[in-house]
Amino acid sequence: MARTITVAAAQMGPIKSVPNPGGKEPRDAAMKRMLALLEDAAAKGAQLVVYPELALTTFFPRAMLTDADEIAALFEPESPNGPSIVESPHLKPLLDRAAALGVDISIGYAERWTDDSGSDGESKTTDYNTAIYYAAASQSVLAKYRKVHLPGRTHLLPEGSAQQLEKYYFTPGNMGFQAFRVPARHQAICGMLICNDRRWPEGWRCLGLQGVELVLCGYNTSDYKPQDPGGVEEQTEMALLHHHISCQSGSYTNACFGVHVAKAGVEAEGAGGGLIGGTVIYDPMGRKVGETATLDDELLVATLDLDMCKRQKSTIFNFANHRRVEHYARIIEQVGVEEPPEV
Ligand code: CDT
Repeated sequence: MARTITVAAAQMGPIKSVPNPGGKEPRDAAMKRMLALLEDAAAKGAQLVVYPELALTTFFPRAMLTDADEIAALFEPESPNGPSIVESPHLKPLLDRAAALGVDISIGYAERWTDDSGSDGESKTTDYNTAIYYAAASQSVLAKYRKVHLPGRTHLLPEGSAQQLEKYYFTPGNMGFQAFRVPARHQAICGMLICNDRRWPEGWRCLGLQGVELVLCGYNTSDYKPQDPGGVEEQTEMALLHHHISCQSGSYTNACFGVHVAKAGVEAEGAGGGLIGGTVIYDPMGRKVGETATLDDELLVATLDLDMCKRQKSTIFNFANHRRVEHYARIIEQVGVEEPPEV
Protein backbone atom coordinates (compact mmCIF):
# COMPACT_ATOMS: atom_id res chain seq x y z
CA MET A 1 0.00 0.00 0.00
CA ALA A 2 1.29 3.45 -0.91
CA ARG A 3 2.43 5.41 2.11
CA THR A 4 0.93 8.74 1.13
CA ILE A 5 -0.05 11.64 3.30
CA THR A 6 -1.96 14.71 2.14
CA VAL A 7 -0.52 17.76 3.83
CA ALA A 8 -1.78 21.35 3.90
CA ALA A 9 0.64 24.15 4.66
CA ALA A 10 -1.60 26.81 6.20
CA GLN A 11 0.20 30.07 5.55
CA MET A 12 -1.20 32.92 7.62
CA GLY A 13 -1.25 36.56 6.70
CA PRO A 14 -0.35 39.05 9.42
CA ILE A 15 -1.80 39.03 12.92
CA LYS A 16 -1.84 42.74 13.65
CA SER A 17 -0.34 43.61 16.99
CA VAL A 18 -2.33 46.73 17.78
CA PRO A 19 -3.69 47.72 20.19
CA ASN A 20 -2.66 44.88 22.48
CA PRO A 21 -0.39 42.11 21.17
CA GLY A 22 -1.83 39.39 23.40
CA GLY A 23 -5.30 40.76 23.68
CA LYS A 24 -8.52 38.92 23.04
CA GLU A 25 -9.50 40.65 19.84
CA PRO A 26 -6.51 39.68 17.68
CA ARG A 27 -6.60 36.14 19.14
CA ASP A 28 -10.27 35.59 18.27
CA ALA A 29 -9.79 36.96 14.77
CA ALA A 30 -6.73 34.75 14.22
CA MET A 31 -8.61 31.69 15.48
CA LYS A 32 -11.42 32.34 12.98
CA ARG A 33 -8.88 32.49 10.19
CA MET A 34 -7.15 29.30 11.35
CA LEU A 35 -10.49 27.50 11.47
CA ALA A 36 -11.32 28.68 7.95
CA LEU A 37 -7.98 27.34 6.71
CA LEU A 38 -8.67 24.03 8.49
CA GLU A 39 -12.12 23.66 6.90
CA ASP A 40 -10.71 24.42 3.47
CA ALA A 41 -7.83 21.99 3.99
CA ALA A 42 -10.15 19.20 5.12
CA ALA A 43 -12.41 19.81 2.11
CA LYS A 44 -9.32 19.38 -0.08
CA GLY A 45 -8.49 16.05 1.56
CA ALA A 46 -5.73 17.16 3.92
CA GLN A 47 -4.82 14.71 6.69
CA LEU A 48 -2.35 17.09 8.35
CA VAL A 49 -2.44 20.88 8.53
CA VAL A 50 0.76 22.73 9.43
CA TYR A 51 0.51 26.27 10.86
CA PRO A 52 3.29 28.84 11.40
CA GLU A 53 5.59 29.53 14.34
CA LEU A 54 3.83 31.55 17.12
CA ALA A 55 0.60 31.15 15.18
CA LEU A 56 -1.72 32.28 17.96
CA THR A 57 -0.30 35.80 18.30
CA THR A 58 1.58 38.42 16.42
CA PHE A 59 5.36 37.83 16.21
CA PHE A 60 5.87 39.74 19.46
CA PRO A 61 9.71 39.34 19.67
CA ARG A 62 9.95 42.32 17.33
CA ALA A 63 9.21 44.55 20.35
CA MET A 64 10.52 44.64 23.91
CA LEU A 65 7.52 44.40 26.20
CA THR A 66 8.20 44.93 29.89
CA ASP A 67 4.76 44.63 31.49
CA ALA A 68 4.57 41.17 33.07
CA ASP A 69 0.81 40.83 32.51
CA GLU A 70 1.09 41.88 28.90
CA ILE A 71 3.83 39.29 28.35
CA ALA A 72 1.91 36.58 30.21
CA ALA A 73 -1.07 37.14 27.92
CA LEU A 74 1.04 36.03 24.97
CA PHE A 75 1.98 32.66 26.52
CA GLU A 76 0.15 29.37 27.05
CA PRO A 77 0.66 28.14 30.62
CA GLU A 78 1.52 24.46 30.96
CA SER A 79 2.72 22.22 33.77
CA PRO A 80 3.08 18.46 34.41
CA ASN A 81 -0.23 18.26 36.28
CA GLY A 82 -2.07 20.75 34.10
CA PRO A 83 -2.90 23.13 32.62
CA SER A 84 -2.27 21.38 29.33
CA ILE A 85 -2.02 22.91 25.89
CA VAL A 86 -4.93 20.82 24.57
CA GLU A 87 -7.21 22.55 27.08
CA SER A 88 -5.99 26.06 26.30
CA PRO A 89 -8.95 28.27 25.36
CA HIS A 90 -6.64 29.86 22.80
CA LEU A 91 -6.12 26.59 20.92
CA LYS A 92 -8.93 24.22 21.91
CA PRO A 93 -11.44 25.37 19.26
CA LEU A 94 -8.93 24.46 16.54
CA LEU A 95 -7.96 21.10 18.05
CA ASP A 96 -11.58 20.14 18.69
CA ARG A 97 -12.56 20.88 15.12
CA ALA A 98 -9.48 19.05 13.81
CA ALA A 99 -10.41 15.99 15.87
CA ALA A 100 -13.97 16.08 14.49
CA LEU A 101 -12.63 16.31 10.94
CA GLY A 102 -9.98 13.62 11.51
CA VAL A 103 -7.20 16.02 10.60
CA ASP A 104 -3.84 16.22 12.43
CA ILE A 105 -2.40 19.62 13.35
CA SER A 106 1.11 20.94 13.80
CA ILE A 107 1.25 24.45 15.25
CA GLY A 108 3.63 26.83 17.00
CA TYR A 109 2.90 28.88 20.12
CA ALA A 110 4.61 30.53 23.09
CA GLU A 111 4.81 28.08 25.99
CA ARG A 112 5.13 29.04 29.67
CA TRP A 113 6.21 25.84 31.40
CA THR A 114 6.14 25.51 35.19
CA ASP A 115 7.46 22.49 37.07
CA ASP A 116 9.29 21.72 40.31
CA SER A 117 12.79 21.63 38.79
CA GLY A 118 13.99 24.69 40.73
CA SER A 119 16.60 24.35 43.47
CA ASP A 120 15.25 22.24 46.36
CA GLY A 121 12.30 21.18 44.25
CA GLU A 122 10.97 24.68 44.07
CA SER A 123 8.59 25.74 41.34
CA LYS A 124 10.35 27.04 38.25
CA THR A 125 8.86 28.70 35.16
CA THR A 126 10.56 28.66 31.77
CA ASP A 127 9.36 30.21 28.53
CA TYR A 128 9.85 28.37 25.24
CA ASN A 129 9.06 28.90 21.57
CA THR A 130 7.23 25.63 20.99
CA ALA A 131 5.47 23.50 18.37
CA ILE A 132 3.27 20.45 18.84
CA TYR A 133 1.96 17.64 16.67
CA TYR A 134 -1.66 16.92 17.59
CA ALA A 135 -3.06 13.61 16.32
CA ALA A 136 -6.77 13.50 15.56
CA ALA A 137 -6.90 9.69 15.98
CA SER A 138 -5.83 9.75 19.64
CA GLN A 139 -6.95 13.34 20.29
CA SER A 140 -3.63 13.92 21.97
CA VAL A 141 -0.29 15.64 21.53
CA LEU A 142 1.97 13.05 19.88
CA ALA A 143 5.06 15.21 20.03
CA LYS A 144 6.31 18.52 21.32
CA TYR A 145 9.38 20.43 20.13
CA ARG A 146 10.97 23.49 21.73
CA LYS A 147 12.98 25.75 19.43
CA VAL A 148 16.70 25.25 19.91
CA HIS A 149 18.21 28.01 17.76
CA LEU A 150 16.92 31.33 19.09
CA PRO A 151 17.98 34.23 16.86
CA GLY A 152 18.40 37.83 17.90
CA ARG A 153 19.48 39.20 21.24
CA THR A 154 18.44 40.12 24.78
CA HIS A 155 18.86 43.86 24.30
CA LEU A 156 17.57 46.51 21.91
CA LEU A 157 19.49 47.75 18.89
CA PRO A 158 19.55 51.54 18.28
CA GLU A 159 16.15 53.11 17.55
CA GLY A 160 15.07 52.74 13.94
CA SER A 161 16.52 49.22 13.72
CA ALA A 162 14.41 46.11 13.24
CA GLN A 163 14.52 44.25 16.55
CA GLN A 164 14.76 40.48 17.03
CA LEU A 165 14.38 39.69 20.73
CA GLU A 166 13.80 35.95 20.94
CA LYS A 167 16.73 35.61 23.34
CA TYR A 168 14.95 38.12 25.62
CA TYR A 169 11.68 36.16 25.68
CA PHE A 170 12.64 32.50 25.39
CA THR A 171 15.02 29.86 26.73
CA PRO A 172 16.60 27.49 24.17
CA GLY A 173 14.65 24.25 23.83
CA ASN A 174 15.63 21.35 26.08
CA MET A 175 14.16 18.45 24.11
CA GLY A 176 16.70 18.09 21.31
CA PHE A 177 15.60 17.07 17.84
CA GLN A 178 13.38 14.07 18.44
CA ALA A 179 11.72 12.30 15.51
CA PHE A 180 8.43 10.53 16.16
CA ARG A 181 6.07 8.11 14.45
CA VAL A 182 2.52 8.95 13.45
CA PRO A 183 0.70 5.62 13.71
CA ALA A 184 -2.43 6.65 11.80
CA ARG A 185 -0.36 8.02 8.90
CA HIS A 186 1.44 4.84 7.81
CA GLN A 187 3.85 5.16 10.74
CA ALA A 188 5.32 8.26 9.09
CA ILE A 189 8.56 9.39 10.72
CA CYS A 190 8.14 13.09 11.44
CA GLY A 191 10.23 15.80 13.04
CA MET A 192 9.67 19.46 13.84
CA LEU A 193 11.89 22.50 13.47
CA ILE A 194 10.96 26.11 14.19
CA CYS A 195 11.97 28.97 11.91
CA ASN A 196 15.66 29.75 12.51
CA ASP A 197 16.33 26.03 13.11
CA ARG A 198 15.84 25.41 9.38
CA ARG A 199 19.08 27.28 8.68
CA TRP A 200 21.18 24.89 10.78
CA PRO A 201 22.20 21.59 9.16
CA GLU A 202 22.94 20.17 12.62
CA GLY A 203 19.25 19.99 13.54
CA TRP A 204 18.28 18.53 10.18
CA ARG A 205 20.97 15.87 10.50
CA CYS A 206 19.81 14.89 13.99
CA LEU A 207 16.41 14.23 12.46
CA GLY A 208 17.95 12.61 9.37
CA LEU A 209 19.82 10.18 11.62
CA GLN A 210 16.43 8.99 12.90
CA GLY A 211 15.22 8.31 9.35
CA VAL A 212 12.94 11.33 9.23
CA GLU A 213 10.55 11.39 6.28
CA LEU A 214 8.62 14.59 6.93
CA VAL A 215 9.95 17.76 8.58
CA LEU A 216 7.40 20.36 9.71
CA CYS A 217 8.57 23.92 10.23
CA GLY A 218 6.69 27.15 10.86
CA TYR A 219 8.45 30.49 10.55
CA ASN A 220 8.26 34.30 10.98
CA THR A 221 11.10 35.73 8.90
CA SER A 222 11.48 39.45 8.48
CA ASP A 223 11.72 40.84 4.98
CA TYR A 224 13.65 44.04 5.67
CA LYS A 225 15.88 45.51 8.36
CA PRO A 226 16.84 49.19 7.97
CA GLN A 227 20.20 48.53 9.66
CA ASP A 228 21.22 45.99 6.99
CA PRO A 229 22.57 46.83 3.53
CA GLY A 230 20.18 47.05 0.58
CA GLY A 231 16.67 48.34 -0.03
CA VAL A 232 13.39 46.59 0.71
CA GLU A 233 13.24 44.75 -2.60
CA GLU A 234 16.85 43.55 -2.49
CA GLN A 235 16.64 42.40 1.14
CA THR A 236 13.32 40.64 0.62
CA GLU A 237 14.73 38.78 -2.36
CA MET A 238 17.76 37.78 -0.28
CA ALA A 239 15.60 36.65 2.66
CA LEU A 240 13.58 34.43 0.33
CA LEU A 241 16.74 33.09 -1.29
CA HIS A 242 18.25 32.08 2.06
CA HIS A 243 14.95 30.58 3.18
CA HIS A 244 14.72 28.41 0.07
CA ILE A 245 18.38 27.39 0.13
CA SER A 246 17.99 26.23 3.75
CA CYS A 247 14.79 24.28 3.16
CA GLN A 248 15.89 22.73 -0.10
CA SER A 249 19.27 21.59 1.16
CA GLY A 250 17.79 20.23 4.39
CA SER A 251 15.38 18.06 2.46
CA TYR A 252 17.94 16.94 -0.11
CA THR A 253 20.76 16.07 2.29
CA ASN A 254 18.46 14.21 4.66
CA ALA A 255 16.25 12.62 1.99
CA CYS A 256 12.97 13.85 3.43
CA PHE A 257 10.00 16.03 2.64
CA GLY A 258 9.92 19.46 4.29
CA VAL A 259 6.81 21.56 4.86
CA HIS A 260 7.71 25.15 5.70
CA VAL A 261 4.93 27.52 6.67
CA ALA A 262 5.08 31.31 6.92
CA LYS A 263 3.31 33.90 8.90
CA ALA A 264 3.57 36.61 6.26
CA GLY A 265 2.90 40.26 5.55
CA VAL A 266 3.02 43.41 7.64
CA GLU A 267 2.07 42.77 11.28
CA ALA A 268 3.15 46.09 12.74
CA GLU A 269 4.08 49.49 11.40
CA GLY A 270 7.71 50.47 11.79
CA ALA A 271 10.97 48.61 11.48
CA GLY A 272 10.80 44.85 11.24
CA GLY A 273 7.03 44.58 10.90
CA GLY A 274 7.09 42.86 7.51
CA LEU A 275 7.46 39.10 7.11
CA ILE A 276 8.29 37.09 4.00
CA GLY A 277 5.85 34.57 2.52
CA GLY A 278 7.29 31.72 0.48
CA THR A 279 5.52 28.86 2.23
CA VAL A 280 6.97 25.86 0.47
CA ILE A 281 7.16 22.07 0.31
CA TYR A 282 10.35 20.34 -0.86
CA ASP A 283 10.68 16.67 -1.72
CA PRO A 284 13.57 14.29 -0.84
CA MET A 285 15.25 15.02 -4.17
CA GLY A 286 15.35 18.73 -3.30
CA ARG A 287 12.60 19.57 -5.78
CA LYS A 288 9.97 22.16 -5.00
CA VAL A 289 6.54 20.54 -4.73
CA GLY A 290 4.72 23.87 -4.46
CA GLU A 291 4.91 27.39 -3.09
CA THR A 292 2.37 30.02 -2.04
CA ALA A 293 1.98 33.20 -4.06
CA THR A 294 0.59 35.74 -1.57
CA LEU A 295 1.31 37.30 1.81
CA ASP A 296 -2.16 36.37 3.07
CA ASP A 297 -3.92 33.33 4.48
CA GLU A 298 -3.27 30.74 1.77
CA LEU A 299 -3.28 26.96 1.64
CA LEU A 300 -0.72 24.83 -0.14
CA VAL A 301 -1.99 21.26 -0.38
CA ALA A 302 0.02 18.30 -1.65
CA THR A 303 -0.06 14.52 -1.44
CA LEU A 304 3.36 13.22 -0.51
CA ASP A 305 4.54 9.66 -1.11
CA LEU A 306 6.72 8.96 1.92
CA ASP A 307 8.36 6.00 0.20
CA MET A 308 10.00 8.49 -2.14
CA CYS A 309 12.49 9.04 0.69
CA LYS A 310 13.80 5.50 0.35
CA ARG A 311 15.76 6.03 -2.85
CA GLN A 312 18.04 8.76 -1.49
CA LYS A 313 18.23 7.16 1.96
CA SER A 314 19.52 3.93 0.43
CA THR A 315 21.96 5.44 -2.09
CA ILE A 316 23.75 8.76 -1.95
CA PHE A 317 22.58 9.54 1.60
CA ASN A 318 22.85 6.05 3.01
CA PHE A 319 24.34 7.31 6.26
CA ALA A 320 25.41 3.89 7.55
CA ASN A 321 27.51 3.31 4.44
CA HIS A 322 29.06 6.69 3.90
CA ARG A 323 29.29 8.85 7.01
CA ARG A 324 32.77 9.22 8.55
CA VAL A 325 32.04 10.20 12.14
CA GLU A 326 35.71 9.89 13.12
CA HIS A 327 36.17 13.23 11.33
CA TYR A 328 33.14 15.05 12.70
CA ALA A 329 34.21 15.62 16.34
CA ARG A 330 34.68 19.35 15.74
CA ILE A 331 30.98 19.70 15.04
CA ILE A 332 29.97 18.81 18.59
CA GLU A 333 33.11 19.83 20.48
CA GLN A 334 33.43 23.35 19.11
CA VAL A 335 30.82 26.12 18.99
CA GLY A 336 32.42 29.19 17.39
CA VAL A 337 35.00 29.44 14.62
CA GLU A 338 38.63 28.61 15.43
CA GLU A 339 40.75 29.69 12.48
CA PRO A 340 44.05 27.94 11.71
CA PRO A 341 47.08 29.94 12.89
CA GLU A 342 48.49 32.37 10.36
CA VAL A 343 51.64 31.24 8.58
N1 CDT B 1 11.58 33.61 13.94
C1 CDT B 1 12.83 33.44 13.49
O1 CDT B 1 13.54 32.55 13.94
N2 CDT B 1 13.27 34.36 12.62
C2 CDT B 1 14.60 34.35 12.13
C3 CDT B 1 15.04 35.71 11.74
C4 CDT B 1 16.48 35.79 11.68
S1 CDT B 1 16.99 37.14 10.79
C5 CDT B 1 17.25 36.47 9.21
C6 CDT B 1 14.82 33.43 10.93
O2 CDT B 1 15.82 32.72 10.94
O3 CDT B 1 14.06 33.45 9.98
